[in-house]
Amino acid sequence: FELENRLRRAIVDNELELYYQPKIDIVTGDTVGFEALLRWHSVEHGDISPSIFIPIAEKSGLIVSIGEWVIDKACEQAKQWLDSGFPAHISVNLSARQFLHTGKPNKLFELIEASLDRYQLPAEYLEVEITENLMMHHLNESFAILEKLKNIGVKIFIDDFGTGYSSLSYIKKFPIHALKIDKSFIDDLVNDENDAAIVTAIIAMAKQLKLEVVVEGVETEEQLAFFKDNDYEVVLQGYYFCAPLPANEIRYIYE
Ligand code: G
Ligand code: G
Ligand code: MN
Ligand code: NA
Repeated sequence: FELENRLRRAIVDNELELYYQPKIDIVTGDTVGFEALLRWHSVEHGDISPSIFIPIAEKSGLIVSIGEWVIDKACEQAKQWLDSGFPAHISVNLSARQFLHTGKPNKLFELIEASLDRYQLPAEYLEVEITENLMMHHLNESFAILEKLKNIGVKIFIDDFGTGYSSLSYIKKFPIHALKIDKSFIDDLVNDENDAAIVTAIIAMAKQLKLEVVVEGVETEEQLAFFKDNDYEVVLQGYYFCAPLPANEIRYIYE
């Protein structure tokens, strides 16, 4: 409860910050976008990991206002980078709670549209990451909103792909742009034949469905070599390339 109360004040107290982690095209070596990842610098408690405070935010419902702040901040940042000659796609993570506005089914869509509008950001620069579980359990709430987002040009990524409950028929029905293969399949990829087989199968399936693939949690040269040696045309994300960094450090790297 103590943490929840501090978190409640984190936005007004200016304790939240977005970090950005690059996504790299394996073919060109170019950075094709960034994932926005929330950080909480609590004056009281020091830095608190999102794996601790995101679940608190989700249970308490605070994720709705925090998520709104994340979307707005990401749009502001993308616009600022775009205007300074640095066109960068930014993806934000969405929680199920953000889709559930009883009586106001389009609230999330309206928030996103308002932020795009506020900064005059072309929608293609904003991307959203959702999990399989969200698709499955909040089918009615999420489907309509995702359709509308897709129609205005916001791309949809399935996060942590392969770890949730999902049915492949949803992958086909939902307006999805890309699958993000979960890090748990990448950790042992080089030694574990089953992981290698699963990753290979996901890439083959995505290709047939004309979906892009993002690989999460690439930490070593050997993991990178797996994708290069097999000529897999994927986008890569992980500490091997870059950890999530504050916006000013990202700009510094790319200048
Ligand atoms: O950034 P990583 O360091 O530790 O994030 C841990 C978890 O928190 C991940 O599952 C990530 O998706 C989630 N997360 C990070 N930022 C956000 C955010 O802005 N919104 C939501 N809903 N989840 C986030
Ligand atoms: O659940 P989601 O995929 O949104 O969360 C991404 C999480 O993975 C964040 O916590 C981010 O900081 C973390 N992350 C990104 N790259 C790596 C990596 O190469 N290794 C590890 N261990 N974590 C990573
Ligand atoms: Mn993510
Ligand atoms: Na993930």
